[in-house]
Amino acid sequence: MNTRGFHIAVVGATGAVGQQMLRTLEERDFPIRQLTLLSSARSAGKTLLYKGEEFTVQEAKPESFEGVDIALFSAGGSISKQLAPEAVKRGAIVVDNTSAYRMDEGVPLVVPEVNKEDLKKHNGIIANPNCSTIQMVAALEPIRQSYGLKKVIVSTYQAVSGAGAQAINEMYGQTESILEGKEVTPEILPVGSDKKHYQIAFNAIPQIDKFQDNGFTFEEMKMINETKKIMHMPELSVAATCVRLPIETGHSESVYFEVETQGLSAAEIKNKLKEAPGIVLEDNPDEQVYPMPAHCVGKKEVFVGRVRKDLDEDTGFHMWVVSDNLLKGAAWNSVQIAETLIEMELVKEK
Ligand code: NAP
Ligand code: 3JM
Repeated sequence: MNTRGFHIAVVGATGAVGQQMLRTLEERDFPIRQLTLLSSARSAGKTLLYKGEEFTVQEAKPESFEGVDIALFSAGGSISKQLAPEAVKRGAIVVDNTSAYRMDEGVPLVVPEVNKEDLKKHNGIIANPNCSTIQMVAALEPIRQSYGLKKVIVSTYQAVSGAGAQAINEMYGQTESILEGKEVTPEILPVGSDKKHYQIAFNAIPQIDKFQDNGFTFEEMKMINETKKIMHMPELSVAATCVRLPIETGHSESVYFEVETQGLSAAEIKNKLKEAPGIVLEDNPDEQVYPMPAHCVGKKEVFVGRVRKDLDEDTGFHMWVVSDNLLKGAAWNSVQIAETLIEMELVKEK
């Protein structure tokens, strides 16, 4: 540990996102003076490695945040509701990975490539958007900046790691059972707390999070509402269909969008994506080059391919957007927010 730098707390450190958070902090050589790892009572006492050093996980309590500069939360919405205000009360800046505060006024919802200026307006809590929203807005923003944006229709192909460590285990367990010809008893997916559970192995489940009264799921509503907030475009027309697939990591999205500008070619859209921060264009049909989840695991960028102009609508285009949901979709975007806070001098060492 350094003698200078920040006191960082990771809430949910033992989880699928928390583990990636630790790896990302390590890889970025984040300036850390003190590291506090928090979980529920279940994992308290476990040790986790950071830069080869062992850290003991503690049960998250209000007092855990004394002296903390930045708290990275990924332990579920109810924990954030309970403990984020306690962290802020003690002088920490919270970067929250849950949906608890995303749509609250006064809480910036940030993808640094898109709206880092919003960080200036924070009141202690900064929200990290939903994984599916992050990769989509990162790809749409360079197009919006040059050509405007009118409409977005997205269908997602989401990995099980987005539903946590237990969902990953459920997918592998079911796969093994089915290959051995045994019965499976789904318990977690699509949503642990919902009435019914369905097999994820060798399946596609068109439900992520719970259904709302309007027929959309909460995941779909997150994509719709968060996109409008991040882009400062309440008038943008957005629709989403979110589907879970038996892929461990890497969310894919088929995105149809309409721009304001008439007469554009797919090449012009691709040129904007090529120059955009955090985006890698992988688009060469002649050589069968396009992004896939198996190729994006462990990478921080958002990969875009299959860019093509709609055959009927002059302002309409299609693209395929893939990213590691635990990195740009969660841990990396959060650490990037923390790095941006330092760069913009919005956080100081205590
Ligand atoms: P996970 O693998 O199930 O991990 C959950 C983590 O939360 C574990 O570290 C767990 O600790 C901890 N936890 C559970 N109950 C707690 C409590 N009462 N007090 C303190 N810690 C508690 O889930 P995950 O996939 O890492 O996701 C965690 C959360 O991050 C999600 O619920 C979601 O809100 C958010 N998330 C956001 C995105 C995004 O798109 N930005 C993506 C995925 C997840 P134990 O080891 O003690 O159980
Ligand atoms: C991704 O238990 C919970 O509250 C977590 C539900 C959840 C969320 C969420 O709503 O915070 C699971 C997976 C997310 C998310 O990023 O929106």
